[in-house]
Amino acid sequence: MRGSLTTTAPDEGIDEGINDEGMNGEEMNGVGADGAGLDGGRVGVAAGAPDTFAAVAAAVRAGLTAPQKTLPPWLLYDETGSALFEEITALPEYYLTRTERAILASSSDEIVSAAGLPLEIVELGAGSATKTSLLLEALLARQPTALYTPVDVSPTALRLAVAELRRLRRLRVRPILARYPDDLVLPERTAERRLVVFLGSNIGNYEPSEARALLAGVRRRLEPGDAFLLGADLAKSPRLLRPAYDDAAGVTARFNLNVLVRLNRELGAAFNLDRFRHVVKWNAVASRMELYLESTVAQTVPIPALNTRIAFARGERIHTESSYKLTRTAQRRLLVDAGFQPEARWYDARKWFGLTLARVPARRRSRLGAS
Ligand code: AVI
Repeated sequence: MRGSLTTTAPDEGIDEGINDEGMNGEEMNGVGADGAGLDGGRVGVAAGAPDTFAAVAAAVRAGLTAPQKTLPPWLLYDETGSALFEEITALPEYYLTRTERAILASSSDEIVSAAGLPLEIVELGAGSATKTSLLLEALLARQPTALYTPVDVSPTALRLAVAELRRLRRLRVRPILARYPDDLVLPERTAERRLVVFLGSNIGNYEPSEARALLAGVRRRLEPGDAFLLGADLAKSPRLLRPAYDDAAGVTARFNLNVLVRLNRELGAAFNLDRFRHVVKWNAVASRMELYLESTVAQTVPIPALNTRIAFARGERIHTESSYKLTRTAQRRLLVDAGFQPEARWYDARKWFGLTLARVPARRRSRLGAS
């Protein structure tokens, strides 16, 4: 989620090459504040744009006037929200990031080999690419040079990724600012095979129908023989899940409440943060953690930019995020439904988190075409 729907304030763009000399930086592009400007046009793709006022206004109006009040999860990721999410990933209770990193630390060589060399890597929702650097190091141990295409809707995230990878001198980095998969046009490939990676259990923040559509969109952009690596949290006891989304230090609570700060800033709303509290719920039927903001009093909140006032009953909740926890079978089904063939999986020792490598199968010849 962090990558796919992250939004940042428009900023100066990615204008920094990775290295001045050597491989790294050759394909570096600059991405303008609106996501459209490219440095000399060297890299031909940049389609995404930060969330516009109109998009935020429309989403908030629709969500807060629905019978079950909701706000779309992408609203959580403004600059502050993204920074708070980084803090979450280091919390003792939030096992996801460190577990996935441990799997990558022990299995990256196997993963890139299984994907099939030579390889180039495209990452959706790359964020700062800290975990992916493990895959890239493994790849560079097996081939002399490599191309990495981080795709993110956040220029800040892409800049962090570029900085993180500066030390890998035989790596070319070609960041793409885009909303994926909708706006994603992949440039010409440079290796025989592409491996698209989607890590961090970001898939879990999509509703099942959205997740299927997203994976099918990725699949359509790939060729037979290409590979896809999905990192996803696995279904487990709510005793383990609940603290991960309601940590003792209150970082997740601040992350969740920050969406109201954003609405105050961007829509002139008058949410009083002392009158809402962070609530998490395990929904066993849907197999998902749910995050809410609960109104602790009966109140009416003006939102001037929408020319409206939203009434809350005491105890009424806004649903702000879901985090699906799929079983291994459900993860497999998701990939198969999108047209991938799962081939291999890697887990941590406790089987809390899984990385699944899936392949785009060879095209079946039509009966007419077959000779
Ligand atoms: C980004 N995503 C995978 C996180 C998750 O675990 O669902 C978002 C998050 N929300 C609260 N804590 C973490």
